[in-house]
Amino acid sequence: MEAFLNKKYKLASSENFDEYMKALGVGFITRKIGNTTSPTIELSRSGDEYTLLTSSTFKNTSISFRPGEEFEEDTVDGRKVKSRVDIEDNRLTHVQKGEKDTTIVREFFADEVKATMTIDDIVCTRVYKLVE
Ligand code: ACD
Repeated sequence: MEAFLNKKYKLASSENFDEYMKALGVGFITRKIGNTTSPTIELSRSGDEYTLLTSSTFKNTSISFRPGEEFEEDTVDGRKVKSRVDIEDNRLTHVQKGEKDTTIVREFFADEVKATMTIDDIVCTRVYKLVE
C-alpha cells in the first residue's frame, strides 16, 4: 500500500450510488447531494495508523484506523457504525456494522482507485482518478 499513500484521487465515475444510498436509508435531499458531489480521497499513514480523508464541497470526513482493529465511525450520512478495515496488498476492505451492514472495498492503482460498495444485493462501483 506504501506506493499509494499521500496521493489524491478524485471521483470520475459512479454506478448505482443512488440505489446504495437508498438501501442505507439516506433521504432524498442528501442523495441528491451525494449524486452530484465528486469527492477526493487520500490515504496516509503515521506509524501503524492509517487515515483515509474524503474531501468534497459538501463535507470533509476522515477515518483513522489500525488494520484489523474495530473502531467507531460516524458516517457522512449520519450513521453510527462499528467499522474495521483490513489491508491486503493494494486492497482496503472496510466493513461497517450497524443497523445495516455494508462493505466498501477500495483497490488502489497508480492511476486510479476502484471502490466496490455492497449492501444486501446492491453493488455500487465508484472510480477515482489520480489528481496530477
Ligand atoms: C465516497 C463517498 C462514500 C460515501 C459512502 C457512504 C455514504 C452514504 C451515503 C452518502 C450520503 C451523502 C453523500 C454526500 C456526499 C458524498 C461525498 C461525501 C464526502 C465526504 O467515498 O465516494
